[in-house]
Order: sequence, then structure tokens, then C-alpha cells
Amino acid sequence: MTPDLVKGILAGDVRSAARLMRGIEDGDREALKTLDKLYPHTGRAHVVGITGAPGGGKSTLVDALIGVFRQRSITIGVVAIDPTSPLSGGAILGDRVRMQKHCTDQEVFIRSVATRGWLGGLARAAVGIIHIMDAMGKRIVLVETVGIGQQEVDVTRLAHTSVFVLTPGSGDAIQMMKAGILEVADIFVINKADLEGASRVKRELQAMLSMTNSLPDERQPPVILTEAVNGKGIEDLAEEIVKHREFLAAEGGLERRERERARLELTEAIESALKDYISSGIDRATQDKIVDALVRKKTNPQAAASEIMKQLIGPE
Ligand SMILES: Nc1nc2c(ncn2[C@@H]2O[C@H](COP(=O)(O)OP(=O)(O)OP(=O)(O)O)[C@@H](O)[C@H]2O)c(=O)[nH]1
Ligand SMILES: [Mg+2]
Repeated sequence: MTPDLVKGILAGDVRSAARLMRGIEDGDREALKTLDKLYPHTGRAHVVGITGAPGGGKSTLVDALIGVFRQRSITIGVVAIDPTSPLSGGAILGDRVRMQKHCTDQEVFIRSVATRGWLGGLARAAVGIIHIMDAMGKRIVLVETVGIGQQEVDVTRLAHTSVFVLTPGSGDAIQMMKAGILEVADIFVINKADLEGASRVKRELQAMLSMTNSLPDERQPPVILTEAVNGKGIEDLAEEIVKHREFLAAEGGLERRERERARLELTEAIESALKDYISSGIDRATQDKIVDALVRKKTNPQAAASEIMKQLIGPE
């Protein structure tokens, strides 16, 4: 079964890919092994993070970008990450509906993933899904995430190009500055430019950026005005994404980002291997004993954890 799945995915087969993605989301061991087999075939896709506050128009932008890239015959994968799965089934459905006009296009693959908690900043399932799209031969993988906080800074470690979306009159720029996004974003988009105040937000953002990136030869991230609903500014955005990839390729940045991503995945793999090892290493009865001791305040969590680690791995 596994070799077929691998073959299917490498040939770009959507059903094989969807099947493996389901397995990955369920944490199925066989699926994870199949993913390992795909790993050597990954690394060709350009991963673009599209991030910003809820309702800023990210999905509408993604939809419009798909249109532009498809006109250029570029194959596309889209991963919409929803970190708050139980409450926002509606949002996922909304994304599906909004991107539906591409659903009959074989070269576009859209997948929503509900993450159960974040691991090292980004859910493992999401990373797996990006790898699968990459192995399928998607040239560009757009990853939509919601939020303007620390977690979104972590998302940039996974993407080659990080696009942050703001809207006029929302105060997003200040939030982004606080979260350290101004330092890590590659492209800014002020969407809903049809609304009042877009050019003011652009000026303010550019002023903040010129203070943040003080070195004269440092690349200033472009700030683009878009109206995603009206398809305006989308060509410019696509152009900046392509330009950013060329910029990275020219100065060794692509390899640097690959290494950064590999390091992130390694850390996550170590953490999850340790977790598995530890939870398989102490039996239920021992755990219960320790919990009893904690409840009776005979020990504390740190001391109990060190004790367990000593028993499992040996003294430090
Ligand atoms: N006025 C205006 N509305 C827009 C524009 N782009 C998107 N919208 C609207 O903004 C609303 C939210 O759009 P989405 O694309 O779902 O935004 P999102 O950022 O993906 O939302 P979440 O995924 O829920 O965070 C929708 O009603 C869109 O029609 C725009 O350029 N101008
Ligand atoms: Mg959305």
C-alpha cells in the first residue's frame, strides 16, 4: 500500500495525497513512515506564508493569487491552518467556499488543517502537509495562518517568503511591531485599500520599517496596497513574491531558510521522540504514585520530572 501511495503522490495524484494527509492529521504511524519516504523528494516548492489578523482578507487574497499564478501555469498548493479547530468549523468551510472557483483545476490543491495545539510554533501535521504538496510537484505552496503574535513569527521560520496582511484603520501595524513581525516579514500587504486610510497606514508602516531596518544595504520589505475582492494589486503581490525568491537565490538566502526549516523540524522530531519515549517508559501505576505524591505535596513537579528523567535516561 505504501509504495503505491508514494508513487501516486510523486506523480501528483490528488487522491493519494489526500489519503496520506488524513493519516498524518490522525497521527497514524504508517502515514508518518510514508511521509519519511517522501522527504528526499521535497525542497523544490517555494513556501509562502500569508498571515494577518482575522478577517483581513487573507483567503480572498490567496484565491486571487491562485488565479494569477495559474495564468502563468505555475502549480499551486494551499494550506489553510486553523489553530482554533473546535470553534471555527465555519471559518474552514468559508475558506473552502471562497476558493471554490479553483476546485476543478487539477493543478491547484487546497487543504484546511485544524491544528490541535502548536508544537514548537507550528503544528507537525501542517509541516507534513506542506511536504506532501511539495513532493506532488506544487511549485508554490501558500500557507494561510491567522494572527499577529509570536506564533506567526514562528511561521516565518517555515516559509521562504512571509507575507503579512494588514487593513486600514485596524491598528495592526502597532501590534505587529510589538510581536517583532516588522523584523521578520518579507512583504507587507495593506488589503481593503478601497477603505478609508489605506495610504496613511502605508506611510506609517514605511516609517516604522525605516527605523527597524537601519543598515543601509538591508532589504526594505515592500508595502503593497491591494483590493482582494476587486482583484486589484494582486499582480504586484505575485511579482514581489517572485522577486523575493530571486533575491534569496542570489544571496544564499534560500539555503539559509532551508537550514532554518530543517533545524525546526529536527527540534520537533527530537521533542516528539522524547515524549513518546518518556510516556512509554513510565507505566500508569508509577505515574499514579507520583501524582499522589504531588497532590499530598510530598514532592514538586520539577523534582518529580528530574527523578523520572534520571531513571529513564540516566543521570545528567
Ligand atoms: N472592502 C473589502 N473587503 C474585502 C477585501 N478583501 C476581502 N474582503 C472581505 O473581507 C472579509 C474577510 O475576508 P477573508 O478572505 O475571509 O479574510 P481572512 O483574513 O481569510 O479571514 P479569516 O481566515 O477568518 O481570518 C470577506 O467578507 C471579504 O469579502 C477588500 O479588498 N476590500
Ligand atoms: Mg481565511
